[in-house]
Amino acid sequence: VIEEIENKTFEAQHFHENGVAFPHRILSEKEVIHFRNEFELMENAFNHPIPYVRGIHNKLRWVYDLTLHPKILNYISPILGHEISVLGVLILTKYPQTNIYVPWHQDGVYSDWNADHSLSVWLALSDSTPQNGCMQVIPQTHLDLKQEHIASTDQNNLIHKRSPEIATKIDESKAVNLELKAGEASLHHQNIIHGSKANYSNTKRIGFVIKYMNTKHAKHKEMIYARGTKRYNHIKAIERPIEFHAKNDPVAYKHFLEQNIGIK
Ligand SMILES: O=C(O)CCC(=O)C(=O)O
Repeated sequence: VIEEIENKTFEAQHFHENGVAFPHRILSEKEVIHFRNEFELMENAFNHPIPYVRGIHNKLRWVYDLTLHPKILNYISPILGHEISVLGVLILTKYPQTNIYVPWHQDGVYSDWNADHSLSVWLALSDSTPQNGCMQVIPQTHLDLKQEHIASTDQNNLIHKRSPEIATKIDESKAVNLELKAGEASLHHQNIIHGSKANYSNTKRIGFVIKYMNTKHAKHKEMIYARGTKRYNHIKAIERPIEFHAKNDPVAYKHFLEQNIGIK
């Protein structure tokens, strides 16, 4: 037990110094198949690529459940503490032979720059490699604070066609590829400079990205209380969504998804 605690403290220190930690095994092979199958049911429903999916942690039971995976919570609690909430999930998929990429940016541009109390978990539902556009980070840049961002003008931007990108040129010689096997995860600090290249391979890259924060610092309207006892009257607890039972019926499932979630 002491060795385990020491390892966790070491990992937390490593994260604070570098702004990134990886790889960490989260899902078994069986779980990867289960969650990939859930995503494939969504793809089947739309019958076209769904590279950017958001607004799903409060609508889809499998997504809600995955955010509460004990292995993820055990991995992040030495860093965030024992009061943990889920703010949101994105599923970012790069289809084979496409030139969709993510420009260099810091997630802090969307929220509170000085926050050391939130982080993202990037969980691979497929192998994620330099060839299929794995995430890249510039280690330790979370310590440099805010970079100037401009609105991207590139249609091939995976996040949004005008999503923020860093205004100056990034020295890519310092970039590290966050290569992951399916079922492994990386953690990144919200102020670290990161992005990813296009997928010129023949394999699909699927990233399930969860944003967590320490509940005590939350300023949100609603969230999933994942761990701990702290509760706020003004923050609505997101409850476990009801299972949608007609997922194998693409027409019904598409209708449900269009009514409930954000797809690009
Ligand atoms: O999936 C990617 O390639 C980039 C993800 C990203 O920007 C993020 O998780 O903040």
